[in-house]
Amino acid sequence: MATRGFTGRRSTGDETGRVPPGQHLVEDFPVLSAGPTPRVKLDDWSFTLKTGPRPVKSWSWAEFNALPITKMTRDIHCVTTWSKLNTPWEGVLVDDILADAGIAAPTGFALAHSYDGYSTNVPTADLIVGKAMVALRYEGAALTPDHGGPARLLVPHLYFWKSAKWLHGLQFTERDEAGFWELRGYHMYGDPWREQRYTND
Ligand SMILES: Nc1nc2c(c(=O)[nH]1)N[C@H]1C(S)=C(S)[C@@H](COP(=O)(O)O)O[C@H]1N2
Ligand SMILES: [Mo]
Repeated sequence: MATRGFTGRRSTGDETGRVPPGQHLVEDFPVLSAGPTPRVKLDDWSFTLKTGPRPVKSWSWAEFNALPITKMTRDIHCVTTWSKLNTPWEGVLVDDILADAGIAAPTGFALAHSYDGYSTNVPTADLIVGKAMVALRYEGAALTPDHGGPARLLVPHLYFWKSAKWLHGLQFTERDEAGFWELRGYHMYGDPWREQRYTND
Protein backbone atom coordinates (compact mmCIF):
# COMPACT_ATOMS: atom_id res chain seq x y z
CA MET A 1 0.00 0.00 0.00
CA ALA A 2 2.93 2.34 0.67
CA THR A 3 3.68 2.66 -3.02
CA ARG A 4 0.15 3.33 -4.12
CA GLY A 5 0.63 7.06 -4.44
CA PHE A 6 3.49 6.54 -6.87
CA THR A 7 2.62 3.47 -8.89
CA GLY A 8 -1.02 2.74 -8.14
CA ARG A 9 -4.04 2.91 -10.37
CA ARG A 10 -3.94 6.67 -10.63
CA SER A 11 -0.84 6.56 -12.80
CA THR A 12 -2.99 4.99 -15.52
CA GLY A 13 -5.24 8.04 -15.46
CA ASP A 14 -8.11 6.34 -13.69
CA GLU A 15 -9.29 8.88 -11.17
CA THR A 16 -12.76 7.48 -11.42
CA GLY A 17 -12.60 3.82 -10.41
CA ARG A 18 -14.45 3.21 -13.65
CA VAL A 19 -11.61 1.61 -15.62
CA PRO A 20 -11.59 -2.21 -15.32
CA PRO A 21 -8.33 -4.15 -14.78
CA GLY A 22 -6.02 -4.25 -17.80
CA GLN A 23 -7.84 -1.37 -19.52
CA HIS A 24 -6.72 2.19 -20.30
CA LEU A 25 -8.75 5.27 -21.18
CA VAL A 26 -8.98 6.73 -24.66
CA GLU A 27 -10.47 10.04 -25.79
CA ASP A 28 -10.96 9.06 -29.43
CA PHE A 29 -13.34 6.34 -30.59
CA PRO A 30 -11.39 3.48 -32.23
CA VAL A 31 -13.06 1.47 -34.99
CA LEU A 32 -12.73 -2.32 -34.74
CA SER A 33 -14.31 -4.57 -37.33
CA ALA A 34 -13.53 -8.13 -38.38
CA GLY A 35 -14.12 -7.25 -42.06
CA PRO A 36 -15.21 -4.44 -44.37
CA THR A 37 -18.03 -2.08 -43.36
CA PRO A 38 -21.29 -3.20 -44.98
CA ARG A 39 -23.40 -0.40 -46.49
CA VAL A 40 -27.04 -0.94 -45.60
CA LYS A 41 -29.55 1.42 -47.24
CA LEU A 42 -32.34 2.51 -44.91
CA ASP A 43 -34.96 1.40 -47.49
CA ASP A 44 -33.48 -2.10 -47.40
CA TRP A 45 -32.88 -2.23 -43.65
CA SER A 46 -34.94 -4.50 -41.44
CA PHE A 47 -34.76 -5.87 -37.93
CA THR A 48 -36.18 -9.32 -37.15
CA LEU A 49 -36.86 -10.88 -33.77
CA LYS A 50 -36.77 -14.69 -33.77
CA THR A 51 -37.33 -17.49 -31.31
CA GLY A 52 -35.08 -20.28 -32.54
CA PRO A 53 -35.78 -20.55 -36.28
CA ARG A 54 -39.21 -18.92 -36.00
CA PRO A 55 -39.59 -15.21 -36.90
CA VAL A 56 -41.68 -13.39 -34.29
CA LYS A 57 -41.78 -9.89 -35.80
CA SER A 58 -39.90 -7.72 -38.30
CA TRP A 59 -39.64 -3.93 -38.43
CA SER A 60 -38.73 -1.61 -41.31
CA TRP A 61 -36.49 1.39 -40.59
CA ALA A 62 -39.54 3.68 -40.25
CA GLU A 63 -41.37 1.22 -38.00
CA PHE A 64 -38.33 0.71 -35.81
CA ASN A 65 -37.75 4.44 -35.43
CA ALA A 66 -41.36 4.86 -34.29
CA LEU A 67 -40.65 2.73 -31.19
CA PRO A 68 -39.91 4.55 -27.89
CA ILE A 69 -36.44 6.13 -27.97
CA THR A 70 -34.29 6.03 -24.83
CA LYS A 71 -31.03 7.86 -24.06
CA MET A 72 -28.22 5.96 -22.38
CA THR A 73 -24.77 7.34 -21.43
CA ARG A 74 -22.35 4.57 -20.50
CA ASP A 75 -18.67 3.60 -20.21
CA ILE A 76 -17.55 1.06 -22.82
CA HIS A 77 -14.65 -1.41 -22.66
CA CYS A 78 -13.02 -3.14 -25.64
CA VAL A 79 -11.14 -6.39 -25.10
CA THR A 80 -8.17 -4.85 -27.00
CA THR A 81 -7.75 -2.80 -23.72
CA TRP A 82 -9.26 0.59 -24.51
CA SER A 83 -12.08 2.00 -22.43
CA LYS A 84 -14.08 5.14 -23.11
CA LEU A 85 -16.16 6.95 -20.49
CA ASN A 86 -19.58 8.60 -20.83
CA THR A 87 -20.46 7.53 -24.37
CA PRO A 88 -23.90 8.99 -25.20
CA TRP A 89 -26.30 6.81 -27.18
CA GLU A 90 -29.96 6.88 -28.20
CA GLY A 91 -31.96 3.94 -29.35
CA VAL A 92 -34.64 1.40 -28.58
CA LEU A 93 -34.38 -0.67 -25.41
CA VAL A 94 -34.60 -4.42 -25.97
CA ASP A 95 -37.47 -4.22 -23.43
CA ASP A 96 -39.38 -1.93 -25.78
CA ILE A 97 -38.72 -4.19 -28.79
CA LEU A 98 -40.12 -7.17 -26.86
CA ALA A 99 -43.11 -5.11 -25.71
CA ASP A 100 -43.87 -4.05 -29.29
CA ALA A 101 -43.70 -7.69 -30.36
CA GLY A 102 -46.09 -8.52 -27.54
CA ILE A 103 -43.84 -11.12 -25.94
CA ALA A 104 -41.76 -11.65 -22.84
CA ALA A 105 -38.23 -12.92 -23.43
CA PRO A 106 -38.91 -16.56 -24.38
CA THR A 107 -35.55 -18.21 -23.52
CA GLY A 108 -32.47 -17.54 -21.40
CA PHE A 109 -30.06 -16.71 -24.23
CA ALA A 110 -29.88 -14.69 -27.40
CA LEU A 111 -27.70 -14.33 -30.47
CA ALA A 112 -27.31 -10.97 -32.19
CA HIS A 113 -27.01 -11.28 -35.98
CA SER A 114 -25.42 -8.64 -38.19
CA TYR A 115 -25.40 -7.70 -41.87
CA ASP A 116 -21.70 -8.61 -42.19
CA GLY A 117 -22.31 -12.19 -41.01
CA TYR A 118 -21.05 -11.37 -37.51
CA SER A 119 -22.87 -12.79 -34.52
CA THR A 120 -22.45 -12.68 -30.74
CA ASN A 121 -24.22 -14.35 -27.82
CA VAL A 122 -25.61 -12.60 -24.75
CA PRO A 123 -27.72 -14.01 -21.90
CA THR A 124 -31.25 -12.62 -22.00
CA ALA A 125 -30.86 -11.23 -18.47
CA ASP A 126 -28.12 -8.91 -19.82
CA LEU A 127 -30.39 -7.53 -22.54
CA ILE A 128 -33.52 -6.67 -20.56
CA VAL A 129 -34.55 -4.42 -17.64
CA GLY A 130 -32.94 -1.40 -19.26
CA LYS A 131 -29.49 -2.97 -19.65
CA ALA A 132 -29.19 -2.99 -23.44
CA MET A 133 -30.54 -1.23 -26.50
CA VAL A 134 -30.45 -1.18 -30.25
CA ALA A 135 -28.61 2.11 -30.70
CA LEU A 136 -29.54 4.40 -33.59
CA ARG A 137 -27.65 7.55 -32.61
CA TYR A 138 -24.31 8.48 -31.02
CA GLU A 139 -23.50 11.97 -29.71
CA GLY A 140 -26.79 13.23 -31.10
CA ALA A 141 -26.17 12.12 -34.69
CA ALA A 142 -27.00 9.05 -36.75
CA LEU A 143 -24.52 6.22 -36.20
CA THR A 144 -21.73 6.38 -38.75
CA PRO A 145 -21.27 3.27 -40.92
CA ASP A 146 -17.91 2.44 -39.29
CA HIS A 147 -19.48 2.47 -35.81
CA GLY A 148 -22.32 0.19 -36.87
CA GLY A 149 -24.90 2.39 -38.58
CA PRO A 150 -27.77 2.21 -39.30
CA ALA A 151 -28.20 0.35 -35.99
CA ARG A 152 -26.07 -1.57 -33.51
CA LEU A 153 -26.61 -3.51 -30.34
CA LEU A 154 -25.31 -1.78 -27.21
CA VAL A 155 -24.55 -3.99 -24.20
CA PRO A 156 -22.26 -1.57 -22.39
CA HIS A 157 -21.54 -3.63 -19.27
CA LEU A 158 -19.89 -6.43 -21.32
CA TYR A 159 -16.78 -6.19 -23.51
CA PHE A 160 -17.63 -4.18 -26.60
CA TRP A 161 -17.46 -7.13 -29.02
CA LYS A 162 -20.91 -8.05 -27.60
CA SER A 163 -22.24 -4.78 -29.05
CA ALA A 164 -22.86 -6.09 -32.57
CA LYS A 165 -22.63 -3.45 -35.29
CA TRP A 166 -24.89 -3.40 -38.41
CA LEU A 167 -27.52 -5.28 -36.46
CA HIS A 168 -30.05 -7.26 -38.51
CA GLY A 169 -31.83 -9.22 -35.80
CA LEU A 170 -31.98 -10.86 -32.40
CA GLN A 171 -32.60 -14.57 -32.05
CA PHE A 172 -33.59 -16.16 -28.75
CA THR A 173 -32.00 -19.58 -28.26
CA GLU A 174 -32.59 -22.41 -25.79
CA ARG A 175 -28.85 -22.83 -25.16
CA ASP A 176 -25.93 -20.41 -24.96
CA GLU A 177 -24.61 -20.64 -28.54
CA ALA A 178 -21.20 -19.16 -29.35
CA GLY A 179 -21.01 -16.30 -31.85
CA PHE A 180 -18.20 -15.13 -34.15
CA TRP A 181 -15.52 -14.24 -31.57
CA GLU A 182 -16.73 -16.77 -29.00
CA LEU A 183 -15.99 -19.52 -31.57
CA ARG A 184 -12.50 -18.03 -32.00
CA GLY A 185 -11.28 -18.14 -28.40
CA TYR A 186 -13.11 -15.28 -26.73
CA HIS A 187 -15.14 -15.66 -23.54
CA MET A 188 -18.78 -16.75 -23.70
CA TYR A 189 -19.84 -13.96 -21.28
CA GLY A 190 -17.17 -11.23 -21.38
CA ASP A 191 -17.43 -9.29 -18.10
CA PRO A 192 -14.69 -6.60 -18.18
CA TRP A 193 -14.62 -6.32 -14.36
CA ARG A 194 -13.73 -10.02 -14.12
CA GLU A 195 -11.38 -9.79 -17.14
CA GLN A 196 -13.26 -12.48 -19.02
CA ARG A 197 -11.32 -11.99 -22.24
CA TYR A 198 -10.57 -15.52 -23.44
CA THR A 199 -12.46 -18.81 -23.28
CA ASN A 200 -11.08 -20.06 -19.96
CA ASP A 201 -10.63 -16.72 -18.14
N1 LIG B 1 -21.10 -6.74 -37.00
C1 LIG B 1 -19.99 -6.55 -36.29
N2 LIG B 1 -20.09 -6.05 -35.05
C2 LIG B 1 -18.99 -5.86 -34.31
C3 LIG B 1 -17.71 -6.18 -34.80
C4 LIG B 1 -17.63 -6.70 -36.13
O1 LIG B 1 -16.54 -7.01 -36.65
N3 LIG B 1 -18.79 -6.87 -36.84
N4 LIG B 1 -16.60 -5.98 -33.98
C5 LIG B 1 -16.85 -5.96 -32.53
C6 LIG B 1 -15.71 -5.52 -31.75
S1 LIG B 1 -14.45 -6.62 -31.48
C7 LIG B 1 -15.71 -4.30 -31.11
S2 LIG B 1 -14.50 -3.86 -30.02
C8 LIG B 1 -16.75 -3.29 -31.40
C9 LIG B 1 -16.07 -2.08 -31.97
O2 LIG B 1 -17.03 -1.07 -32.19
P1 LIG B 1 -16.53 0.32 -32.78
O3 LIG B 1 -15.85 0.02 -34.10
O4 LIG B 1 -17.72 1.17 -32.89
O5 LIG B 1 -15.54 0.85 -31.79
O6 LIG B 1 -17.71 -3.76 -32.33
C10 LIG B 1 -18.05 -5.10 -32.20
N5 LIG B 1 -19.15 -5.34 -33.07
MO1 LIG C 1 -13.14 -5.63 -29.72
